Amino acid sequence: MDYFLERCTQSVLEGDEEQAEELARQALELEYSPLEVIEKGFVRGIREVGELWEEGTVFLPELVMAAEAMKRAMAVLRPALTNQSETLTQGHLVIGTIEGDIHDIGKTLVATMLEANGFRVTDLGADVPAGRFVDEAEACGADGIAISALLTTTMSGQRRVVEELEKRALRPRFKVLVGGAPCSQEWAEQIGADGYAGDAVAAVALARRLIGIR
Ligand code: B12
Repeated sequence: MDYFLERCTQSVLEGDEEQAEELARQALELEYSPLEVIEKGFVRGIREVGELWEEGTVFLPELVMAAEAMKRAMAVLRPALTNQSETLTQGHLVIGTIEGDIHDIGKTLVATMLEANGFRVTDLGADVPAGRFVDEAEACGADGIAISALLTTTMSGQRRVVEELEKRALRPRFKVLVGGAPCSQEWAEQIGADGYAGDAVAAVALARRLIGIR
């Protein structure tokens, strides 16, 4: 494992915001691929903290500090990802994390990668009620709705978005993409969504397949 990427992982594990931000800056100076640094460096850290938390080795304050460090690094790396943006728009997606759920790191990464690959993205943030996804998609004339859920207790909200679309007879007009740790392709099929992707790169491929113009 690359020592520099290892230090990125470590900065998140230690919840060291300043170090994470500094390493993100250095990564750009050293001309690392921003996506590689995110996925193989910082994201690895946040996943490891999650595992330690599950084991009971770390506690909620450490989890929060790790998430803050991750976000500081992302703030530096995000513009570098979106700079790679293509000029022709591939389509328009409304994205958000479902109601009751405040996890927004993965959702924001997906939004950034979509933008970097030529999609227009309206990011509604986290804790978004099902009806609002549909209201906003209609209002901005989007092609699809991308819904993130990180909790087994909130993933049912993704189903409510599909139901809301059906209620308003809008189902075929907007494609529905779902993702987040507890989701799967089977879950997507079960709730009548159009597709599932397990990471930000796969999310771009899925969006291309469902609504991309090229
Ligand atoms: C960081 C974190 C937090 C941070 C969130 C900070 C933030 N602003 O996001 C804080 C500390 C605040 C937090 C709080 C809580 N958390 Co938390 N958290 C995590 C942790 C460790 C990492 C999540 C993360 O950011 N991963 C990194 C990103 C990059 O990955 P990702 O989110 O999976 O996203 C990728 C893919 O899933 C996919 N994707 C994501 N969204 C979408 C959407 C679409 C459309 C597509 C196509 C793809 C896609 O692409 C992304 C990029 O590659 C996870 C553990 C884990 N393994 O997921 C637990 C975890 C999700 N949390 C958990 C829990 C229980 C909680 C709390 C309830 C704890 C508590 N007792 O208060 C609260 C919930 C508060 C709430 N109401 O939402 C549990 C959920 C268990 C469950 N079965 O539901 C987990 C799994 C930890 C665990 N193993 O127990 N948490």
